[in-house]
Amino acid sequence: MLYPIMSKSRLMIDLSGMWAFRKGTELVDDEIAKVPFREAMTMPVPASYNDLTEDAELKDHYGWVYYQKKIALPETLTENTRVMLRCDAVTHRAKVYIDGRCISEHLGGFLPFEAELTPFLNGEEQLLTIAVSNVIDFTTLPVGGINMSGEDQGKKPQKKRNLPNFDFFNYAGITRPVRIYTTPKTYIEDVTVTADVAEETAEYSDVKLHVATVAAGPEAKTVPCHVEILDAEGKKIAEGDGASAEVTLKGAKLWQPLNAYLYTVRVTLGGDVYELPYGIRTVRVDGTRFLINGKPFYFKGYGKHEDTFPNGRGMNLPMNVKDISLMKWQGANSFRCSHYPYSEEMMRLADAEGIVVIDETTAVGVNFDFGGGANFNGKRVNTFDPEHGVKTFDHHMEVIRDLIMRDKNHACVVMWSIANEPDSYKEGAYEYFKPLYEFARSQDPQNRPMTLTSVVMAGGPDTDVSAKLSDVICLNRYYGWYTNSGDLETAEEVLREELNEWKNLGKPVMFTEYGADTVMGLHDTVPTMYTEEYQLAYYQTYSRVFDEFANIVGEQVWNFADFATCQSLSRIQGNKKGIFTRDRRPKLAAHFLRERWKSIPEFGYKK
Ligand code: GCB
Repeated sequence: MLYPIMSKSRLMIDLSGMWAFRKGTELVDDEIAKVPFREAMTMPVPASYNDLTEDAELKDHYGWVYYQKKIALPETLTENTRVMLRCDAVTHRAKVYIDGRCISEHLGGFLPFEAELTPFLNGEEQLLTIAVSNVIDFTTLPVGGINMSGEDQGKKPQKKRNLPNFDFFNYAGITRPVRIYTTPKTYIEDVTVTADVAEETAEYSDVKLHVATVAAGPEAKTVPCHVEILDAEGKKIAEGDGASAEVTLKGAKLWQPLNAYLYTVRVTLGGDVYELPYGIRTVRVDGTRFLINGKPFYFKGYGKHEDTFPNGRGMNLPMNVKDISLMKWQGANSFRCSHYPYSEEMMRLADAEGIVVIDETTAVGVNFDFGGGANFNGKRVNTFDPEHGVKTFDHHMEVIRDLIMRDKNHACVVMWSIANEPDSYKEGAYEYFKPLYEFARSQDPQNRPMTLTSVVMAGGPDTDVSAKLSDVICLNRYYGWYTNSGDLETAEEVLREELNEWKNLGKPVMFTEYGADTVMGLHDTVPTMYTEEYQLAYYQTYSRVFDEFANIVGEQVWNFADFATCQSLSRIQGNKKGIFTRDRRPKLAAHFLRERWKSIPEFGYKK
C-alpha cells in the first residue's frame, strides 16, 4: 500500500489533532457511532490513550473505545475525485463509520488500512467514528490469553483483562495518523521498484531500474504511464514509459549504511502523479556473510520499541529523530522493528539516514512456553496443538502480505523477521512456519533474506526450525541474566559453547537480543545485577565472545531504551534493559558500546 503523499494530483488532509473519545465495553456498540458524543473526553490522535489520564480503569481497559470527529470536504473537489480515508495504525482492531454506517473493519494494530469515502460523502459536515478494540487472544498477533475467570482454579471470578503473551505494555488507540487523501478516479494503486546493479561493490554503478506500476480505475487499461527518475537535487536524470518501465541510470550513486542516497521515482499515470523516494542497494547472504552492496556487513545496534511517555505507542516524530541521532552518536548502524512494524515515518527516516532495518511482523507470543498470557488455567498445551493451540496462521499470512506490501521499496529494509521467539522447536513448528517463509519469499520483489528471532528454549541447530528455514540465524540470549544470573563467568562459557554448535551450520549468525535490566543510578564496585556496572560487564563479556567467531555478523542489543510493560515481579516500572533510560539518558554501558561500535567498520569487520 502506497504511503499517502501530496502531489499535483493528490490532496491530503491530516486528521491529527483532538478527537472526542468514549470508553466502551467488551462488545462493540454500533449505535454509538450514529450520534455525536455527548460528555465525551478529548483524546489526541495519534497517541495511545492508556497513559494520558490518571484513570487506572482506562489504562487497563479491556474492550472497545470510540473516537469521533466531524469532517467536511471542500466543494471544489470534482466529479473525477476519488476520496480515501487512510488509518496508519489502529491498535488492535478497528471499525470505521461515516454517519453511523460501518464502511471498514480491520484487524491488526500496526499496519495501515484504507477505505474509500467517495460513495458516502453528501457535501455536508459528516460524522467520522472509529471504534477501537485492544483485545488480544489466541487468534490475534500479538498473542494474548484471556483470564476468563478463576473459577476452575477455585478462585474468585476475575474481571476480564488482557494477558499479553509478550513483554511490552498493551498500548492501544489510534496510534498513527488518520488522513484523507484524494486521487483521480483512474489512479496509481501501487509501485514496485527493483534494481539491477552492474557493479555492486562500487560507490557509483550503472543500474537498470524496473518500475512496475499498478493502475486502477475506469481507464486503468488504456491510460499512459510515464516514469521519471530524479536525483537527490531534484534533477531529472532518466525516464521511461509503460506500466512496466525499464530505466537505465549511468553511474548511479548507491545507498550505503550510514551514507544514504535517495533518488525520487516519479510516476505519472494519466492525471495521477506519485513520487517515491528510492535508495539503490543490493542485499544477500553468501555463506556465513551478510552482504550489502556485495560487501560483508556487520550489524551494530538495537532491538527497539515504539514506546515513549506519555504517548505510549503513539507516533512520536521528535523521539524518532532523537533515537537515530543517539544511534549515530554511538556508531550504531541498524535496528530491528521489534516486535511489530514501525511507523512509515520511521521507515522513511531510516531510508534517509542510512540506518539498516530488520523489519518484523506482529508475530510475538506465538509460544505457549511463556508463563504470561497463554494459559489454560494452568494446563500446558503445545502452541501448535490443532485444537487448543494458536489460531494465528491465517492472520500471520495477512500480516506478512501487508508488511511486505507496505515496506517492499525501502532501502533500509535488508531482512524480514517472520516472528519473535516463537515456539520454533515444538511439534508442528516446521509445518506452521515453512509455508509462511515460502509465502514471504514469494511476496518480496527484492528477495531479501528471511529470519525469525530464536528463544533460548529452541536450543541449537538440531532442534530450532530456524536452522532449516532462515537465511540468517538470529539469537535472543540472556545467559548471565535469566540463566546463570549474576554469574558472567559461567555465562561466557555457556555462550561460547552454544556458538560453537551454530558455527558448523554454514549460515550467518547474529544476536538480535542480549541484555540485563539496569536501574539508572544503581552502582556497585563489584558488578551486581541491576547496577550499571553489571550491564557494562555483561556487554564486555558478550563482545569478547562475539569477536572470536567469524560467522557472527552482528550485534543488536536489547533494548535501546527502557520501556513500559505490564506489571510483574521482574519488572520495575517497566523493562529496564535499555542502554538509554526511557527519556533517553545514557547508562554507563552506552559509552562502552559507543567506543566499541565506533571502532567497528560497517563493512569487512569479520574476514
Ligand atoms: C525477550 C523478548 C523481549 C523481552 C526480553 C526481556 O526474549 O523477545 O520482548 O522484552 O526478552 O527483556 O525479557
